[in-house]
Amino acid sequence: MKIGIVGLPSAGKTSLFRALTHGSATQEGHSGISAGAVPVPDDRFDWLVDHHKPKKATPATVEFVDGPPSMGEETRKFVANFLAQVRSVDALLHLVRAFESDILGAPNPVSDLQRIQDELTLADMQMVETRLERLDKTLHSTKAGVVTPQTIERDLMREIKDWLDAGKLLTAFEFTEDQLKTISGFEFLTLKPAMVVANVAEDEAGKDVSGAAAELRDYCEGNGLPFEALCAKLEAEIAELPEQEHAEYLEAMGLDRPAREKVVREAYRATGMISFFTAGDPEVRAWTIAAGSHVIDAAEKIHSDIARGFIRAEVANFDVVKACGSWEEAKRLGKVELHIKDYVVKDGDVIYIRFKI
Ligand SMILES: Nc1nc2c(ncn2[C@@H]2O[C@H](COP(=O)(O)OP(=O)(O)OP(=O)(O)O)[C@@H](O)[C@H]2O)c(=O)[nH]1
Ligand SMILES: [Mg+2]
Repeated sequence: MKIGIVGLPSAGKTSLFRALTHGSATQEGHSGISAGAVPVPDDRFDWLVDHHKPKKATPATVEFVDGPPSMGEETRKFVANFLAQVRSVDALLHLVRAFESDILGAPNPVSDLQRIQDELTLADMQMVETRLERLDKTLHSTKAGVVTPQTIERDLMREIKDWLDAGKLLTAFEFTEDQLKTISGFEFLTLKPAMVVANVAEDEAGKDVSGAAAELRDYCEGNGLPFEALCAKLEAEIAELPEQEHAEYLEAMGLDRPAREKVVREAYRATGMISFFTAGDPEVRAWTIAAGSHVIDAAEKIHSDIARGFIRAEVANFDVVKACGSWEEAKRLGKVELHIKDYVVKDGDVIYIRFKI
């Protein structure tokens, strides 16, 4: 799961990236793009690890991607370049400046966010136009009335173009299942799941959002966008301290836990993914799977041999396991259910697959 951090120049994207990845980041070639995998904080996973004391504990992770620095580049060009480079991400994290900057002045988060959203729409429009031009050229000599996969795609692209030209959002376009298949390779930016993070000033960290940041929160609520607030600079400073100094620093700042934890959790959720667990010796592991997946897909994730030899899945949700005290106890009490291949996995399911090779 890759999540691209997007925002205007100097919004604090790289500060947030540092806070999220602290040390685990890697540079990707000469593109100036950085990526880093981050474990997803999960109390359920921690409980299972605590309980089983396995040799190996593998949490779920998300990968964050940060673009190259803007270096005074013109905003539109910067954003367009950046978007071209992160087109393949699974979700977007909008980082919006909500702190007063020496250079940029008072924050204007709602209009900053809208500006980026406009750029996303523009990038999608350009993609549709480029594709349409190509299709029109290829289909130039095709007789009217002839239907091929390409004419179907062209007609859909025309429809999408008209829709966008009318100022409507692609998210409101009701794609049929076939149409979704047609556009699946396109990576429309405005169709990607998104969340918003307000980057607030140091002295606003950990407090209820107010002022401009509160306007942004209301805007997000009105538009169905998950919203979080943090001070990226502070979070980066905390993340880069030695582990044993975190608690002290947080307390001094009047913070409970690092806000980045919430952001990672929310970003993970925004991708539409859920976690299931395998727990035992030698490994406790949190696995990432798309919501709505069947237990046979979960088996496939674990190992293709396990999927091939699938007999039944033993399943108990984490809450049940915890309430019983352990998996063994849940089993003794008859709370572990047996399921066939098409059982739909739920977030927090602890799964044991019975299989034969
Ligand atoms: N006061 C304050 N300054 C911040 C905060 N977050 C970032 N900054 C400062 O803003 C400047 C830009 O931060 P970056 O994290 O580099 O921003 P960016 O979005 O990556 O910038 P570009 O990559 O150039 O677009 C730096 O001087 C940061 O120290 C914050 O929460 N509060
Ligand atoms: Mg940067």
